[in-house]
Amino acid sequence: VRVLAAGVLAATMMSPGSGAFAADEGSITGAVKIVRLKVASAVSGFGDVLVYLEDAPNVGGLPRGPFQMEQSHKTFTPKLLVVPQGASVSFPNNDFFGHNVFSVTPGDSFDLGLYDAGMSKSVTFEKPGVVSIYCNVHPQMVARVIVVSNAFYTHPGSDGTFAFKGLPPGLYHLAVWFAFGQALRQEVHVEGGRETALRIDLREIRAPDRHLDKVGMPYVSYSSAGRQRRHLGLAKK
Ligand SMILES: [Cu+2]
Repeated sequence: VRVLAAGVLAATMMSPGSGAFAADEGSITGAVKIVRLKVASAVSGFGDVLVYLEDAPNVGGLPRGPFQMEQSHKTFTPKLLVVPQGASVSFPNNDFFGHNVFSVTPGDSFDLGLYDAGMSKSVTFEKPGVVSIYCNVHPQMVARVIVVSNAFYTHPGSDGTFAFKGLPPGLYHLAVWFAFGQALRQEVHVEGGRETALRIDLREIRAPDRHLDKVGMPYVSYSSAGRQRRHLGLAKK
């Protein structure tokens, strides 16, 4: 919806006085279908999907900071944060014990180290794309920062459809992020005065958030006694 508005705004700016799109602009529409697991599906809806154009023009409309991803109750909040390229995101720890936020996503990797309740550290995201955010203490803590270079991104509506309007003709790369399955990326040709319609099928997979720790090793089970004492800060006592 946000993207639709940005597209309409762009088209309006380029053809003042006209409610319609300029004849030399085109659009992309799509219908997303989610194929859920038959047992124990974790999908809550199309909020678990983000569709975006990697290389559309930046005509404004990008979100403004401050941006924040909080750690509380061993969870990141929000679990999905969309930020413009070059944005800084703070990671406050609002739990009663330490977390070690990190990412190994190429181009946007970082390691904030272990820090305690009430502290916050910031990260600047330079490379567009999906950045996986983890905690080196708690494997169940998973979030994503999606770094965008333009405002052509959206969650599909409740019926699974989306639209990007007011696009200059050309070749674009449409990316689809899905919290419970593989990301997709495809080329889309946009022609002036025409609508390019897409169908996108997403398949839910089991254990999509399995990952390694910050040095590439499997996590020691969270419930193991030593690890638990360490993260609660009891080991020092
Ligand atoms: Cu943690």
